[in-house]
Amino acid sequence: MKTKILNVLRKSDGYVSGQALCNMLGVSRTAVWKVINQLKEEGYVIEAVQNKGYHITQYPDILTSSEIMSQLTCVDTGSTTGIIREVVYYDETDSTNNEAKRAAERDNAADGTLYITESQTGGRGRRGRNWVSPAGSGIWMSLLLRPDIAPVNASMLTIVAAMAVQEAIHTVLKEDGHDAECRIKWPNDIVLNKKKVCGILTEMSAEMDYIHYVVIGMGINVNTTEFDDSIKATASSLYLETGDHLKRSRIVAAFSESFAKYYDTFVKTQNLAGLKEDYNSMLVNKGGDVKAIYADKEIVGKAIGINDEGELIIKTDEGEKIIRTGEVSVRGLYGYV
Ligand code: BTX
Repeated sequence: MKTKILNVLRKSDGYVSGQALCNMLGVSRTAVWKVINQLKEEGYVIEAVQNKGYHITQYPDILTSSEIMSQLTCVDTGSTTGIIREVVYYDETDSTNNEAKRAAERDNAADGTLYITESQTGGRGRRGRNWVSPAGSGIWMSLLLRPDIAPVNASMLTIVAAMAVQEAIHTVLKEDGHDAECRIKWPNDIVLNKKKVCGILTEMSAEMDYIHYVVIGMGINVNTTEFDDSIKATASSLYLETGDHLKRSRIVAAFSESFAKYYDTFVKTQNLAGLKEDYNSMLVNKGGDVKAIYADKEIVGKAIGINDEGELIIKTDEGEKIIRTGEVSVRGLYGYV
């Protein structure tokens, strides 16, 4: 009921009367009043004017299920838009990827469930690296999917997620009047002014020919004000790059819509043929000089873009080389991008 009340108040221009809320939801005045008080306790500033009703004047920067889902629900039909069907929120957890995996295995949790937290005590990056995830500053979330695709194609979901995060950030920045352009650093870092503002970790449980579930974990630095010396040369936040404090839930809602759109295209062909043009237009070093660094060799050339499988094509003096994700890092010739 909280989500529904929030949804109606959020989407109305002016005041909504208590009676209208009671009628819409089929509940008593006291029930509505209780929810309004809960919302106030969560930080929503709600004006209550006699004979007019309720009106929200300020929204807190929180990531609760009702805050997110109320932005993704149609008032008239009650149906939700986007990939996220349900949100599970934690004040703190070790890692939302771990929460999603535990829920998938223990409770058979459903496709489209999003696990999100205010802070992670054991945030994970790729290949055992860590992900710094302090409270109040970022979006630490994991999307559980049960896609009907071949396991060998699942790694491309990371590319789909990168496109959706890039578009979501872009949409929210634009709504707030910023023309800062965030881009993708192949395969799936999101960068703003050449600094990493988001990383993605995709994990999967599968048999040879069947996927049990995929967990796409995303860490977005939104309002982080400082980074540790060890990462500050490459890491940044949307706040540090734009000077604007963005509401994190807006980015999550925009992500949900963008992901659904790109995912739809991807699952039809189970490759990136329909998305690569868009992806390549988001690529930070498209046409630029890059260096692919392996354990024992380096390949230097111009980044052309991805192919249908999401591999990076680099044009070198010896012709085109295909770079697969894995034990390789691709950087600009003189730094991270
Ligand atoms: P990655 O391996 O590309 O990046 C990890 C590296 O990035 C670290 O070794 C460090 O140098 C740097 N780093 C650490 N924290 C940050 C940060 N907050 N911002 C920028 N750079 C940083 C990327 O791995 C995958 C990250 C996924 C994080 C999400 S959060 C929700 C979900 N739960 C979870 O445990 N992981 C995912």
